[in-house]
Amino acid sequence: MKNPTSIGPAQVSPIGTTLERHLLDRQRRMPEATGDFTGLFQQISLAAKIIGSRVSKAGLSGILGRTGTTNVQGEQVQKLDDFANSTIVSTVEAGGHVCVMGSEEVEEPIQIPSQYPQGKYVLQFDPLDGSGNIDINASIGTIFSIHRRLTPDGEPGTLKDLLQPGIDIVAAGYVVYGSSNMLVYSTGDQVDGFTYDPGVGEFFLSHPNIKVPQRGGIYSINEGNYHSWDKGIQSWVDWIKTPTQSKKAYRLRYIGAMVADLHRTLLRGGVFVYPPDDKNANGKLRLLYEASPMAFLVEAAGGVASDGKNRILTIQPKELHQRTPVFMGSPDDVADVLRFANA
Ligand code: AHM
Ligand code: MG
Repeated sequence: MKNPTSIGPAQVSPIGTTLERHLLDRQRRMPEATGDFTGLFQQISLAAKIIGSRVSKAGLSGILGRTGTTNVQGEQVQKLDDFANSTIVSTVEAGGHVCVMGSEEVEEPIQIPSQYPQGKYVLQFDPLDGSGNIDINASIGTIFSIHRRLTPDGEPGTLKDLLQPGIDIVAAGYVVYGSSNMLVYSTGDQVDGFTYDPGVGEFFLSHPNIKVPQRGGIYSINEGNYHSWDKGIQSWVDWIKTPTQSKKAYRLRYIGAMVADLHRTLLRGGVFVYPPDDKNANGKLRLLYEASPMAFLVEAAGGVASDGKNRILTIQPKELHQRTPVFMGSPDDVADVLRFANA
């Protein structure tokens, strides 16, 4: 019989690291962990697989974003963003790990039906971000964040549990449905990315410890809004796309789905901006469902996330669907845009 020590390092798995294994390893490093967090995360990952599968078939099954409520067979169909929302709610509510949820698609707090346990966590999500991209087969995503509950254990959660600042996030992540599907998450220490293998039906660790570069070469903003911005933002855009002796012109990339634009920003560096404009005094993006979770990930990857004045993570939300301006990405690039914005 072979000496087992001659086989090689035990920690090198021949199958790679699945998301489930990554979560279990994390749980074992925390002796006080109850498995609740891991359980909740497994439900989120299941929902992501179901949504991803439906997204990849959307054109075939007649559930594109803006179509009506009947498909070509005349059957009632849910729009993809409604489908994504109800998939997350029904997957998570029965698990017993959360006491209340908040969704960009739902006006009020989502209560957990009384037949299920009221858990110790709070889940907020944007079920299908960038849904304008569905009909043209471009990238879209799901964004989520998890807080601990503030109200007493065992009772239904309330608005108070949902209105928590980003600095108190326990974990946040996103799923991007693109040329491949990826789930990226952080518990605050580092950011790890997992790519979905549809043949196996699992997310595998593919991008461990993502770090946003100190400076990038890409700016990402809806430049069609140029004439409704403040002078400061206009001057920054004029400057960033003009080559000078000390810098090349930056390239513009704007997918129109925050998940996809920030995924690129995390991997390649640069800056993503959604500033206030004439129509939206506080920008367009929602603090709880989009800005806060993404700010948590960007900071955990070594980047900066500001509302123009302060860290997004320190904003105390006052209402569920509150909006905030967003300036996120590589530290040096965010510093540049803030210098112009605040001049
Ligand atoms: P949605 O959640 O309703 O899809 O809208 C949010 C999206 C973001 O993903 C994206 O960054 C932004 O809206 C694009 O807005 P605009 O079309 O104004 O540039
Ligand atoms: Mg959105």
